[in-house]
Amino acid sequence: MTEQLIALLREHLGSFVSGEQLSRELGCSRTAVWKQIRHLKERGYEFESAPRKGYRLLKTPERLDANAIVSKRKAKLLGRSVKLYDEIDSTQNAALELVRTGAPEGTLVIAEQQTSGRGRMGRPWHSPHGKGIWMSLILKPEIPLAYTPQLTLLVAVALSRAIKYETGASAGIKWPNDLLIGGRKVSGILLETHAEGERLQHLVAGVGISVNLAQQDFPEELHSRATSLLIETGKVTDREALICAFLEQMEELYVLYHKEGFAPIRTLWEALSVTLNRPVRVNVGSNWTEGIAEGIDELGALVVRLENGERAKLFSGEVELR
Ligand code: BT5
Repeated sequence: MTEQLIALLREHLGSFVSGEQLSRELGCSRTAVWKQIRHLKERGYEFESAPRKGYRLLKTPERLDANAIVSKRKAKLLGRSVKLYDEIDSTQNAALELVRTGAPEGTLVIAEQQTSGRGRMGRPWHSPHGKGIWMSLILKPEIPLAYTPQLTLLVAVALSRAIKYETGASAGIKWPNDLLIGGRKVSGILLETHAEGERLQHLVAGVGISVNLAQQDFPEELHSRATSLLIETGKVTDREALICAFLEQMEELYVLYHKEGFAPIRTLWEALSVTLNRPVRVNVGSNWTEGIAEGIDELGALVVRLENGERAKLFSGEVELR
């Protein structure tokens, strides 16, 4: 019914349509119409309402268009097929299902909204409608499973570069999977893999970018920890252009990685890192210890010199900047 209501209001764009007419044409009560209007407002639609005249649609939110992304992108392999959902539990689930049924490398799943977007270790990822980029990219690199952390770093570099290119904002990489602006998180990466033995079969790279969220679009508990490109730059970013820039950067680095291995990616990562040479608190096993983040090893693990002088290698886990 929401889609029908949008279609009806669009037909009368700029002029009022009465609640009575809407309820008649949609075959529902006026209360149901009012509830739908409220739902649309939450999704970024703007209306003028006036007693006896009804509703007038003023503004529709920017919507992503899968075909436009496929044709606008300069990347050849990545994003050659794009599946767009208006609302889904998680783009990771959709991509994992697609890859199980044979979807090729480069397939991209995007959603305007996720109802159960996830981060690592079951943490929720806040994904409101129409404001962010919530996407999952299918990759099938022929590498050993142990090299997977390298790809998290590669995705982080591609993201940081795409954000810079598209918005001018500098997003630093906090090992392993966060992009921060001014110490707050603007983007997160989640890699989910499937391996047979020691060989990686496929990988789904989930990327969340808080693009056009205003402060009030975040739940209270995220206000001190999360930010968006809108909050940081004061400008609305074209989400399609940012997705295309990400695919382009990602493809460039992916090709480089296949040709020359991890070394050049590591150098690029180091230049964008906000973790290196910093005092950190790290979660080793089940204990938190303090140390200095010294570098990245050849597998993508973070090397930390602990207070007792020992070196610890972290392949995943939590790092806090002190
Ligand atoms: C991540 O986990 O950073 C990985 C996030 C991956 C999300 C994408 S969206 C598309 C794809 N489909 C999915 O279902 N997931 C992927 P982690 O390091 O565990 O960080 C989670 C933490 O980030 C939360 O506990 C919050 O503190 C913070 N956070 C949640 N939503 C956020 C948002 N929209 N913007 C910034 N920070 C957020």
